[in-house]
Amino acid sequence: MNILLATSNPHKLEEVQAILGSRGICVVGLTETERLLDEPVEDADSFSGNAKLKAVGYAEATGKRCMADDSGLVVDALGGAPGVYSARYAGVGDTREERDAANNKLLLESLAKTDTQESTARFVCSLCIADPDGTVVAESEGTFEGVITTTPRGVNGFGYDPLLFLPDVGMTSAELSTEDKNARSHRSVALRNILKQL
Ligand code: ITT
Repeated sequence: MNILLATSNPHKLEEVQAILGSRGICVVGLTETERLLDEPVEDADSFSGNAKLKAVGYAEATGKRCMADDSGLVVDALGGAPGVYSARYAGVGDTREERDAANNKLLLESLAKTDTQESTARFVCSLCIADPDGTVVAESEGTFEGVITTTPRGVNGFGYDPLLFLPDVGMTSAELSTEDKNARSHRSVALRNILKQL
């Protein structure tokens, strides 16, 4: 089976390739030309709504069956923020790395303004596969539970990984090996669920 993952985020592509590659599924990213297409506007109020917008938008634009991933971090003490705004939470930074660093800084500053000692949080990943005629072929969601650490730790992964502490292993998501993150992450749960539907 071949799957086209329509994303501008190379980290997502790497993780999906690693998770599905071990199951014998070949995952490809957008071609050079397809990456220049206008990205669908993510204006839904849910991860699943945005995943559908991206899957349908890219499938229609490329003429190919596409899978899209919409994901982010939901922090309970912040009323669910940054949630669907995870990628653009701080709204500054020219590069993905700069945006990630600014997002993490703002999240810790926002949490420090609350009285919370320990905030439960989770990564959420919604996946959607759509055909070029706009038909949704499959949808799924996965979560990855932890608590927000006040001291970012770890260099693996991307985005908010250094902030999500996993009490059962005493490490943040960014301290997990790639294999360990991929074995339990929101993305791997969502991928397992969507595979069952194909
Ligand atoms: P596409 O929309 O092109 O797929 P994107 O990076 O803009 O790429 P999203 O809109 O889904 O993707 O935003 C996801 C944000 O949530 C991303 O910027 C990360 O900061 C964060 N995120 C998602 N999955 C994560 C993970 O596994 N570890 C850490 N942070 C993650």
